[in-house]
Amino acid sequence: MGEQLDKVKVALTELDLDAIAPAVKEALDDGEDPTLILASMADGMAAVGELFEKGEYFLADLVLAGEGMKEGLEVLEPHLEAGTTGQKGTVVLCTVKGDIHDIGKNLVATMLSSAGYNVVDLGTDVPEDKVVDAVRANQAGAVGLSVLLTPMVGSIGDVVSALEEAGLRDQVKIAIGGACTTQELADRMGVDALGRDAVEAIRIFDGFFS
Ligand code: B12
Repeated sequence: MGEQLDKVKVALTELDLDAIAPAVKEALDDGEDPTLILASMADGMAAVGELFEKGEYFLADLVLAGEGMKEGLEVLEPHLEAGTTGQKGTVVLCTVKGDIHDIGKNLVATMLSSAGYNVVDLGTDVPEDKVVDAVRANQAGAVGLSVLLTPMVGSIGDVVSALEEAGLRDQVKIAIGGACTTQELADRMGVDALGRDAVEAIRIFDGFFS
């Protein structure tokens, strides 16, 4: 990882809020690829998640990290969205019913928009009928589902069944991602792909639309 990219990741991981926006700006000035800067922010957030799990960070720290993400994205987003937005296809994205985690989903949304997709972001805790409605209304070619809570993995199956019942399953590819997802789960739920991070998400959706 380049020195500037590392600075972005470290500023977020160490919750150094004053340093995040300047680090992003420096990386941009240095000519770093905005997509890689975003990936460094995702790495920083992932590290914050791990520190929380180890008991070294607390809820208040997660809130700070969320603020840091926002500040970094404010600097980065104008550079990400320059170009071909919406040309590659339409993706309906959400966090599944029963789950309110949205940091990872938002990163995936930003990454896909910057890669040229029209992203219809339905937010969090989204019931399957809303996904069906959005796919139909937007003639989407793909659906991305974020799920972090193990007790909510059944919501993925609910979306798959609802799309089948609506006669739309053949028209859309479905990808899942989030901390509790595995390839075994993806196979069991009958979805088309599993993405480990926002960079992989682009590769997956590019494959869906190629
Ligand atoms: C931040 C956080 C919160 C925040 C959420 C803030 C927000 N606005 O999102 C708050 C504090 C609100 C929260 C609440 C809860 N949380 Co929480 N939370 C986390 C934590 C620490 C980090 C998640 C995160 O943002 N990671 C950083 C992002 C960048 O990573 P990510 O989400 O994995 O996303 C990346 C990839 O997965 C992928 N990806 C994600 N989605 C998608 C979708 C597609 C289509 C693709 C291709 C890729 C993809 O790309 C993303 C970017 O690289 C995790 C721990 C962890 N390791 O995940 C626990 C964790 C997920 N939470 C957990 C729990 C239990 C809860 C609560 C139930 C706690 C409670 N008792 O109230 C509630 C949930 C309430 C609800 N109904 O949803 C558990 C879940 C356990 C489980 N397996 O079921 C975890 C694992 C912590 C733990 N070990 O106990 N949480």
